[in-house]
Amino acid sequence: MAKSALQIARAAYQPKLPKSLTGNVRICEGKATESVADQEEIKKLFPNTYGLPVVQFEATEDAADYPAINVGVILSGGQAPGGHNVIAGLFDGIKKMNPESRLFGFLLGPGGLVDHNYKELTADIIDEYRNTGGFDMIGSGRTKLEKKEQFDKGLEILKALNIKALVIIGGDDSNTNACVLAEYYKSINAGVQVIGCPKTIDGDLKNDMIETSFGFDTACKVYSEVIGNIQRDCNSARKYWHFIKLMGRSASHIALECALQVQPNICIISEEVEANNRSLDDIVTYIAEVIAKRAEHSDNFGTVLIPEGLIEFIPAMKSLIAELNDLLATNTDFIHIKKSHQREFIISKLSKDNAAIYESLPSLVAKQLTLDRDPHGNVQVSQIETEKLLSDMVGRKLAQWSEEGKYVGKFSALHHFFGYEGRCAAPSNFDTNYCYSLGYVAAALIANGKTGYMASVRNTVAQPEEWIAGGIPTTMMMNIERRNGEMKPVIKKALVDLNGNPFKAFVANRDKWAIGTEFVYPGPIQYFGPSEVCDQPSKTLQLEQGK
Ligand code: FBP
Repeated sequence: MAKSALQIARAAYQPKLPKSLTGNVRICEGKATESVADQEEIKKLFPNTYGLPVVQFEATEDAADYPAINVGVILSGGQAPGGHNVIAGLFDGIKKMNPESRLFGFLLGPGGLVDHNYKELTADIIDEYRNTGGFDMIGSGRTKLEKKEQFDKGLEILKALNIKALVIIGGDDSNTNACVLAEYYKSINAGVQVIGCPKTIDGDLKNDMIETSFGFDTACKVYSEVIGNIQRDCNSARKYWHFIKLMGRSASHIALECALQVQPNICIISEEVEANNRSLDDIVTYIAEVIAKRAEHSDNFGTVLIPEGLIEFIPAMKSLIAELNDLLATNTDFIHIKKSHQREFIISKLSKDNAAIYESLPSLVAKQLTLDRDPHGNVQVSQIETEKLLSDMVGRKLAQWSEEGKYVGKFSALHHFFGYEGRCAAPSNFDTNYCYSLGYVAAALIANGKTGYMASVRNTVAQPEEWIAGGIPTTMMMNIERRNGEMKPVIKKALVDLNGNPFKAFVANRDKWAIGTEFVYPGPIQYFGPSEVCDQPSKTLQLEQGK
């Protein structure tokens, strides 16, 4: 594989570990735990893995003997920077405990386990991918691992390869399923432990025990670099408004973190829109007002950050999308209707209120709302061009205000969507160290016989040496939620906390950033150089941890 100079230099980097993991390690067990809500129901569903203690690893003088073990690993869902380092940490961890241990990667996501598609990950393969972005070492996929038949099929290959522990690297849903799998294998005495690792650029897998999901730090730094460049460009030419949509399937953590890094003129936070019951017109009016105000000083330029999931947080749009989901699910022949008649068909079937909203949308966006659903029947928000929808509606409002003499200015909009650009970036120092540590922790949990746990590394705003390594019982993070019409035990998704420090810091500044031009240009991620340039964790993490 041809390599860039940076890749070559980066391959030689030795990730930092918490000091508790660098020598001999002992496990300390805390008290029994409870789930965050719905304790009785969750206890019933997870009789073997409920109530386990939080565990922490500490350094010890005493060396222990660990038997050799075969371990499997799966990457699940969307790519996130640092995944290869979780695998490298896991590999080094199990080899340190016993050099005869072996690691097998299941290919292209959880489907690899079910379809018996795997490869052994030997030292030469691991070395090729140390400190790199991407998930291409074994690939990823979105197959849901949730049915007994899949679990049984998976067990066949685990048994054939003598695999005694499986590490699933994924988001909230994949980790929920990992726990269901752990429970099932325990209940049938399969002799296979299951450990999860918190991954997602969206940053919505976090709680009191899991400070951040890996990949969020790097992805936000990549987007912030590019937004900063755009801001410098628009501050130079002074003629464009940039509407920038940022990934994040539902939560707005990425948009918020980028806003804290770049100080844009406008950033919409979906959770706030929902909490204040804002309509699409309210959002459009807010943006148009800022544009009109800036135009008074001839500042006909600026940036607007839009979270990818926004549309589903606008209460009226949510109701329209829900009705469209049902309508498309029951009218499976919709795709065969002549394209020119599809719009009319939809309008004729929708309820009066939703039909009115649908009719008011620009035709491109209305069409996007009826595109193919994901495997769960949900609209694929990353394909809806919310940035165009908003700029189009803002343009129309400004034209109207101009006619009424309320606005004098020039409005010219450009559109961007940043998501895929950041998901496979070379991990920042933070993610490089964090991911390697998570993998190492997974190995320590396995060596200590744990199952139904998520690897955890805390105190992450300190230097890596001071990080706290341990394991959190996955049932502790669960509650019961309605998913696709059914009540299910799931890890509670972390949306932006409107009472949290990151959001408060944004609110305290946003009016100033709207009218003034207070852009910050963060520049590219730096891997070598002064620590304050290379090692800063995300602003979200720093503010959440009171820094
Ligand atoms: P995960 O939750 O699996 O980490 O993926 C999140 C995400 O990156 C979202 O931000 C985005 O909406 C989605 O994946 C895009 O999915 P796909 O990769 O299937 O296009």
